[in-house]
Amino acid sequence: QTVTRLADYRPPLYRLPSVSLTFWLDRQKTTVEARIRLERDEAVYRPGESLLLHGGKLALESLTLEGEPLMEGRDYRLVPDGLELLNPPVAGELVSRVSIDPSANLELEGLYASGDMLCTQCEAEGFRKITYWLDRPDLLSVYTVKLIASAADYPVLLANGNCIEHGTMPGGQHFAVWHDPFPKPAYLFAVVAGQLVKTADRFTTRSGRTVDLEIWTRAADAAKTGHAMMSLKHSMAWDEQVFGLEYDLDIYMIVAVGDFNMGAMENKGLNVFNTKYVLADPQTATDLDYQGIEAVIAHEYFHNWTGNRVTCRDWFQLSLKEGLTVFRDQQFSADMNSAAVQRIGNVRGLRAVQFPEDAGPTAHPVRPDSYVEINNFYTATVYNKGAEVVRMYHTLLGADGFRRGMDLYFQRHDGQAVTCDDFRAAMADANGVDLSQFGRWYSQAGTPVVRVTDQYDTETKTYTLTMTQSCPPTPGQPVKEPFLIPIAMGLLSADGQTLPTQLTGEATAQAGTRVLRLSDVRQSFTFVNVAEAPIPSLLRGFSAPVKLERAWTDAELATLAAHDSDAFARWEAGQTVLTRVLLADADPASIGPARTDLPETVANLVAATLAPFTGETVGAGADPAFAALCLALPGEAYLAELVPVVYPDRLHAARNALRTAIGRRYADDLLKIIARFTDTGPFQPTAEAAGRRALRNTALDLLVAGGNSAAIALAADQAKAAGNMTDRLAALTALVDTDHPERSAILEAFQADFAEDALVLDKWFTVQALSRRADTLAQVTALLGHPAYDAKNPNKVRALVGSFTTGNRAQFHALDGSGYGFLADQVIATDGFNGKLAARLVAPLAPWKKMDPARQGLMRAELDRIRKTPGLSKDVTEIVEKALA
Ligand code: BAL
Ligand code: ZN
Repeated sequence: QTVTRLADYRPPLYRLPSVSLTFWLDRQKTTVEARIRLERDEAVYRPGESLLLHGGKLALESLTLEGEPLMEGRDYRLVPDGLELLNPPVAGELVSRVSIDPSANLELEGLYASGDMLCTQCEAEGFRKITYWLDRPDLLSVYTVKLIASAADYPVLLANGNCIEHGTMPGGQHFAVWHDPFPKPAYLFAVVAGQLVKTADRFTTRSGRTVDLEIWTRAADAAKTGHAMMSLKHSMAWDEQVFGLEYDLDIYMIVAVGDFNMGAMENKGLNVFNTKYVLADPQTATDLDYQGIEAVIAHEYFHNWTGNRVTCRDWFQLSLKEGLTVFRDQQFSADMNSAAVQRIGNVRGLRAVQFPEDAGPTAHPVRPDSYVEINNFYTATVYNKGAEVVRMYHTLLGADGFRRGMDLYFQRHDGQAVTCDDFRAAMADANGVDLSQFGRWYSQAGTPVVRVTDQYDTETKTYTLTMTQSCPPTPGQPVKEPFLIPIAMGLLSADGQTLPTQLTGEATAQAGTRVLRLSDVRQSFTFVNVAEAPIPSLLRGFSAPVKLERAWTDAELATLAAHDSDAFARWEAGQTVLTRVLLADADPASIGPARTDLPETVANLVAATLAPFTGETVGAGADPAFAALCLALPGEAYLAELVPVVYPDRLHAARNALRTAIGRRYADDLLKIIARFTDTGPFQPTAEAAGRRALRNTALDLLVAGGNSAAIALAADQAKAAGNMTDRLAALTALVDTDHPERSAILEAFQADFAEDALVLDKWFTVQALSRRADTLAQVTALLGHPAYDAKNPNKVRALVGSFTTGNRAQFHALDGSGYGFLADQVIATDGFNGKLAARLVAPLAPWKKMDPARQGLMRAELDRIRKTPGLSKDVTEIVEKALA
């Protein structure tokens, strides 16, 4: 396998300042002509070097330089990676003509067909499947694109930038010419052609320019674009207000596509989106879908500055744009909704996916230093840990300091392709601080562990926190240097009052949260004038992506959960209570029947969470969304991170038993909550209304888990007839775990009601894949043959196969190895046509070394079987080899 290394970076040998592309679009045979201006960079070029233009799966039809045909063998040669110009000129115009078959492109990278439309995906290296090109992010060019196609088949022709000409042609053809004035890397190139309709709106920027906003969909979907459009306008306004960033073209287009490898793509002026992140109405989309649309629309819009105007020098710097843009979309969502609820959701996601990745065989730094297939690095580490790294600048420098850093970053680098170090330098220089140690967050993999001990001296009224940090070894990195870790914290009295904090040497005390900077392996912080032995509240807001350990007493956790001024810390204290019980129950040393009682620590926590919602009126300040999060037990993936050897069935059983015990003991209160929060008016996709639905459906889930017959009957009714998809799906999710006599009929009716709606059918597949019933794998296997299932469609594969293997841990890890065999079969089949999708599917097999001995052997055997499959893609090969190393 060819390994690409960060240390080998060289700037491009040539500049390609402009290109004119002409597409004769056709489903089976599209012809692409590229007129490329070549200019050699003499500072980089070494005499005698050839020039490799990247290319893949292209049929070359002609090639000329300055109008002269080039001869194969003498002037160029075709190599596996593309086309090598053997005697490249100092400058000149190169014209190539190639043909491609979009209908055969099931990898969905480059130009491909989705339904009856044609569209592109070029990030990271898809442009080379459209034409020969120096396909690297640090090569910025101005593009002019002419699209020619059948007017009947492809009435809409879109590309980046502004449409400067369009018209009809003989033979039923028509054309459009698009020009993008902003130099861009090829990965931001996009073309779309098809029978599409637009929903149009406008946005006036703060400097008074009018921007046309267009969302393009199939005609049947046009009515479902309202939330996406509103989210786009909110994003545009927010980026102006918070970062002073204004949109730069006169038109912003979004196209919804049913076959898409990822969520969406930020192509300049022409975003291409998975339909999942555009289309919503109350009958077909859940609150989670509404929130996802708002976040992804914002994310892609924010890329226009953090990604497009300033892009990455090389793909190792991917987090420069992705970590920063995820941070920006998280801040936006926090401002649009409840900040605490958003933050908890982000941390839950990080712990469920990124922590395991950071502890497993594919662990890599936020800025990796080598790859075989760059698509394998669009990971939770690069995206979500990358966002945590950006958040730490914000925490260390404050909102104003962060803004100063962003301003300097754009001042220095607008129009450039730069590195994570350039971003860090802008943050440091704008604030006059040294952030050199902070660079380790980019270069070292693994989740640091911070262990805390403390001591209160009643004589001197001093309180000392001692912290030690360590980071476990990760592949290729046996030893780690200490990180700079911001620890946001405060102190509480035994009765939950906030205590002021004054470090030794400080003249006055501070109220509220303060940030300690842990930079050494071991460091102490001494507070003076502390009136009583305090309870430390540490890592407020999850101020760093670390595991923090301290031996809190049950009483301290109860106080923090009830009184901490920081909502995240309140939630975290409750989760610690729950986690302790679950880990003790799942401990392989504790043999015995599943618990039926409820420990008092958990009972107190649940009672305190429910109390504000069960009286005559809802308690002042009580937030149903927050309460729902407090009642959600820690996930099995996160629990697995906390034990040395994973027995997935034990974790699952412990979690189920606790759900059941809560559902039984608090049945009366939970039923009251259901009655209180039953929606009567029209559906509102607001954070408040979503919070009420979340709490109500959490109550329903716990009651059904507790076997409450009234709740099970209610779930059946709600699954049949709820007026919105949030409630309907929540009920169906609870019901599919049961042996309710109408279970099958309700599932069938649901499928029939939404037979024409691909996104709802995805939910229908998922809900069955997640069932706790023992026959789920058999059901999933049968569903592979359902007429609505399409193994070539990534959304369907993720909905059915991905949901089972990542979301149904107990059954995926069944001791007979059936889940592993099922996944290996699916990986091998999928890899035959879409290596990118297959490489993502295989991930649950990778952490086999963490499992109990019986499962280790079974998982390893399936990884071996995959590895030995002839013709395996480099995408899957890279993951499997790392897993087996
Ligand atoms: N750049 C790939 C899709 C996204 O992160 O926005
Ligand atoms: Zn992104």
